Amino acid sequence: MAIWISRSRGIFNHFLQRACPLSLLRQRDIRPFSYFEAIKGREQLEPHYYEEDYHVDINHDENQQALDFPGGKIPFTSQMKFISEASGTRLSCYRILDNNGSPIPGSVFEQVSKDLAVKMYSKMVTLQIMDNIFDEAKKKGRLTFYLTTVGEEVVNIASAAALSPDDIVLPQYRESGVLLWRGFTLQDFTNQLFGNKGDNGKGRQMPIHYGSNKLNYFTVSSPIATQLPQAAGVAYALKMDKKEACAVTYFGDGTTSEGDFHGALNIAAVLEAPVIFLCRNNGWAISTPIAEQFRSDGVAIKGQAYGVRSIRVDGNDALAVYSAIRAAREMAIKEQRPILVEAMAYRVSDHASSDDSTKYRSREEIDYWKRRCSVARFRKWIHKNGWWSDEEELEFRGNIKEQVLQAIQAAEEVEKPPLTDLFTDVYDQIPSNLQEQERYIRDAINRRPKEYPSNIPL
Ligand SMILES: Cc1ncc(C[n+]2csc(CCOP(=O)(O)OP(=O)(O)O)c2C)c(N)n1
Ligand SMILES: [Mg+2]
Repeated sequence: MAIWISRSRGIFNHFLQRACPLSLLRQRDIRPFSYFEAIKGREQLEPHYYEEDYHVDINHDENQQALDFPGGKIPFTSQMKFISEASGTRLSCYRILDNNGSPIPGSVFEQVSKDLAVKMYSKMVTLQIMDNIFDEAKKKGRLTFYLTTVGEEVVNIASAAALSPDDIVLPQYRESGVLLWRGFTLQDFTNQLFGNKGDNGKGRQMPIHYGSNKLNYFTVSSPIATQLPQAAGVAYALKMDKKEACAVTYFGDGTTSEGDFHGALNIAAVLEAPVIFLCRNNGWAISTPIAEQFRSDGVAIKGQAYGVRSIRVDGNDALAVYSAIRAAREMAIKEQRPILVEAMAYRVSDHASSDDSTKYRSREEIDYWKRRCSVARFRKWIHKNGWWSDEEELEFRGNIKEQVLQAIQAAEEVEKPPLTDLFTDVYDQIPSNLQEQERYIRDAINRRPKEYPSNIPL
């Protein structure tokens, strides 16, 4: 963060000198007050003081009267019109595959080869099986916590497939499929869930807080939205290093209520940082529905207010997600700009293993979306192409199930990281307060050795 702040300061100084509107004010004469006055001849006020399209083309303004303000000319109008709080129609959703897995005639999308399609589908199925078995392991008390991606498998896998391994991912927590796509093995996932010695985080995080330096995947962080300004910073670093890569950050609809979302979009736009903001709009933030989260037409439209190009995509359509992210990546890197993508994909699962969503939404609503399983839609498409058969499906599912069960068994047998690891890796020299805490915990263990888990080496 310190690096980010010092870099940001440098950038702002650069802007002050080169492009900031305030510096323009310094360079030119400040206009007399009358310059800011509206043109005369105010017409009778209309009953509606807002309009949906409030933009006026200065070139067509007969009087050529405009407010020559830092940042560009603004046309005057004698109409008192407020910007409407909503446009007449809702922002449409980019879609390629219909519910039967057939491409909609005339649709524009990236071609996906047989190999890629089969790989995408097999990762979606692997994700489903992982989620199913790990969730069950939690219910049986073998894990302390778990969180599934049910309903959002397609957003996970299709977006990951559209990226390059050099792109840096800053996830929320419902994106384990992105890590799976990048090569995190079933054993890697299981080691993290069991917090054993094989876990990259040395057992110091809650289950599902995966991370991998090697795979350019930042570690999941519990406080939501922190990944968004960090992604803007990462993207700016990529820009300064002239890398052919972008940052990609995932987040939910609920996370857009955090200030960090707004700050991140704004700074990324101003710095022209190559970052894809991928919002999974799944309709819920734990028990809060989107109607109680925002009054805007979702998330994508917010991009324009910050000067960020944006699109809404059917998150249950693998081809649409893949195509949109491919295009977003290309624009982010070639044009050096942030892109906001809102993928609509209902959260079919409970929020996490600690949640029972039937307490706040109807069983009918959940079943409605279960029937629209996005993985099944993609399967229909690859079936129609003759790229995947029922026999392959059966065999593949059986194999993966076996591998996940084996990974769990192996992870349970690996010992836990030693107690000392609790205090390392943050500071070069362990500070005195942490040394004191270590003495305190060791003293407590000496006094009550039986209450300390026997599988954690001292
Ligand atoms: C700063 C912060 N506030 C609150 C929470 C508690 N919390 C955890 S997940 C969550 C809901 C997030 O919803 P959304 O962003 O839509 O993601 P989804 O779970 O739907 O994928 C909340 C409020 C938190 N982890 N961090
Ligand atoms: Mg949500």
